[in-house]
Amino acid sequence: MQGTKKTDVVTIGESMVLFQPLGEKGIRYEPLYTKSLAGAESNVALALTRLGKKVSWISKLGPDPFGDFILATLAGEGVDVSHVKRDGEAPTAVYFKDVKSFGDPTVYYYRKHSAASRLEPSDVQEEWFSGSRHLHMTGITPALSESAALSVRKAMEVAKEMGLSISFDPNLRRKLWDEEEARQTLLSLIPLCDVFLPGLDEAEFLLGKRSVEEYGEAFLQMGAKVVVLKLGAEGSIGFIDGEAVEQAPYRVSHVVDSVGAGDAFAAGFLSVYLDEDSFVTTPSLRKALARANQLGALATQFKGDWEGIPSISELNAIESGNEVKR
Ligand code: KDG
Repeated sequence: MQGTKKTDVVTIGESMVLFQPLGEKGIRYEPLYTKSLAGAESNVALALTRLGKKVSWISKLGPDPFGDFILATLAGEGVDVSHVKRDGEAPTAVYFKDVKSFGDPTVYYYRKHSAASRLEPSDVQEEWFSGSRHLHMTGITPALSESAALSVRKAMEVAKEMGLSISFDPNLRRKLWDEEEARQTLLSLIPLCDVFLPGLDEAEFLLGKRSVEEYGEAFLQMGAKVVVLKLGAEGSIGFIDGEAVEQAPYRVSHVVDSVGAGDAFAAGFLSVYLDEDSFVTTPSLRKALARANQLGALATQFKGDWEGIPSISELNAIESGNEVKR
């Protein structure tokens, strides 16, 4: 249901300046780079904004031109950045993405001690959430530092108390933290969320090898009201109160860049979730899964995390089989 709230979604996390080789030679040989921005939460914010939602992205950025660039780009795309803080003493993070002719791209992070990793529980303010309907968080932010992990928990607790619904994508980043710490922290945040969005590999990381149905059941028992398992080429499956809905994949012929697909999937799912009055029926869950599969697949069709995400009118045109008007 579209209400009178001033913001539909709040999301908190690190955005980084992303450098990618301009040509096909890879980082080792490429002299020229494109500059963009990426970060799971800002990717979701950008995609949801394209889909017509009002989104507030909250973070800390350094006092550098990288921070200026991230802020100006997100604001220019229509994302609310009014709660972003600049940290005078820590830099904005940077990362490089090497797209290969095989498998997923390799990423190289330069983000230790970044401004966003200095997020403190005392930064979390009730005013971030007042007038909003939903909080989206990922498992990347708690991996940045102990204080960031405590801030994530506090943000989820405060938002929950204030009546917002909460989605959580574990977004496991093995390069960022110790495996056991990651497992325990991610598991401990599930009871705070309404919508849990793991990939199959993440479900296995968290619970060990089980069937898809057992994963759905286990995460529902931990407290999530909706569990959405991303099954890659097999599509996705959603679980609500003892019911499972499978949704076939949205087919694309070849993948250009898979990074950002999970964020587009989350945005696609949430865009329907936020439109539904009550999210307990099979048709609405199916619709959300179909939109999520479609957005996730379309996000693999361009280089970069979010730039090629369709707007809501482009999406409607695709869905109705009409040509997208230019
Ligand atoms: O989901 C895409 C993100 O992984 C990418 O944008 C960078 O946020 C990022 C991260 O921490 O890996």
